[in-house]
Amino acid sequence: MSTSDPSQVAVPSREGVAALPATDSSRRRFLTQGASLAGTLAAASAAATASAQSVPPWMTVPGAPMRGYGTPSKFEAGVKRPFASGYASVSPATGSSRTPHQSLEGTITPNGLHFERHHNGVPDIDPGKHELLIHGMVNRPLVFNLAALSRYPMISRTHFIECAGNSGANARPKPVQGTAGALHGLASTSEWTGIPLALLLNEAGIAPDARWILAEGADSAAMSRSVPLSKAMDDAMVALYQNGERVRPEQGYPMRLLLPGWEGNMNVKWLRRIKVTDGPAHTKDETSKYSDLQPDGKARQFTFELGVKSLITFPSYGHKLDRRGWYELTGIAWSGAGRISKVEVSADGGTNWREAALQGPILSKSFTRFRLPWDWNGESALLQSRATDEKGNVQPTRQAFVSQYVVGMNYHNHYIQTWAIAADGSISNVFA
Ligand SMILES: Nc1nc2c(c(=O)[nH]1)N[C@H]1C(S)=C(S)[C@@H](COP(=O)(O)O)O[C@H]1N2
Ligand SMILES: [Mo]
Repeated sequence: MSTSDPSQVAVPSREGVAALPATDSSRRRFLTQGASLAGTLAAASAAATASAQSVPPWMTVPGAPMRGYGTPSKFEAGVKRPFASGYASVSPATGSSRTPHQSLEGTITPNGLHFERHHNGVPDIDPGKHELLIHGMVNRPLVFNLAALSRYPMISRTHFIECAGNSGANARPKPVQGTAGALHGLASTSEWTGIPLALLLNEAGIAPDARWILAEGADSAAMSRSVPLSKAMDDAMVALYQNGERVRPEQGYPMRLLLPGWEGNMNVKWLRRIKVTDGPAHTKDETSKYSDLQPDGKARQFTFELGVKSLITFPSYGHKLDRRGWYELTGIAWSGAGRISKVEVSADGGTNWREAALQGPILSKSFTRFRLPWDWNGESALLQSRATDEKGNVQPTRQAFVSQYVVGMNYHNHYIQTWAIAADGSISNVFA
């Protein structure tokens, strides 16, 4: 496949791109300069749509009544989490569902579309009977029910959660064809509200030689992970609310551990126990999995912080460009190390790059939306995005990432995704 002229990612005012932080500015520039160059944008001319002025059927009858809890329009029924069970015959509730990034905008994942990863299904927890125990190397063990926890001061923070297995399909020998959500949908962002874990640990009183905690869930997998005490005392949270409402059953109702920027598995759902310890417990969930195998035969014991990453959500697999001309290319970027500082976009497989506009607010360990006007010349192109975070970490190429591990290592994958645009406007996943 031949690559197209790199200048097709160019925007009329190069300076404007870096200087304009907001979507509005990006959109305006796109509309004014894009439209003036390209003639018309997407709107049909008024003459062609005279029917717009006739009375549509929904204006002739009273509308539907109020509802206790709203749902999306029936016309959006196709926007769903694709899901699969890894062990369908023995445990159909063990598996994952994925956020359909290709259909979403902004940075907050709607609660009904937050990805799911369950090791033995969603437990049916009665919140009145659920308890959280803090014990181990503490001065006084404490037990909290939901009512007691709700009396503590709370904070709200917007953070992504990403499974260590996200983008694992890109570790296969040949590119798997799938939507942005099917390939990279084990990552979602919510505004989480809860109690800083440090507050609860301090109340229990931590012994001087304590270094780690063990966190355990109340599901029938009793999933548990070891977490360094330094993280527990830093920005860890016992989350009770997700985007304003109680945490969904799929996300850990009535409470989950939130470890901003660290691999999804450690964010223990249905949290029931925290044991303060002097070392990692080496549970089944942190030894058989998530330990990345290197070419020398040694595995990395732990990879907690997730790498800097980005994903073009439009255009991506499943979309079709129906004509040449101006499009707003957009996507999300995130890093376990902090804020996103830059996202660059290439249309020629990584030879030439243009800086995209970042939409504020740019939050730490959260999705950041990027946008770039793109004039598609109707030829084949290789679209890529490359994120940089505030610590200077740069998203690696496929080659740089895979060379660190044995072939097929499918955890913690954050290499640059390539979408190939064919001359007919169809889009596929390719390795570049
Ligand atoms: N108790 C418990 N906690 C759990 C899991 C689980 O199966 N049981 N899955 C883990 C994994 S592997 C991930 S990636 C995240 C997924 O969180 P989500 O389902 O809310 O997206 O939860 C983690 N916490
Ligand atoms: Mo996970």
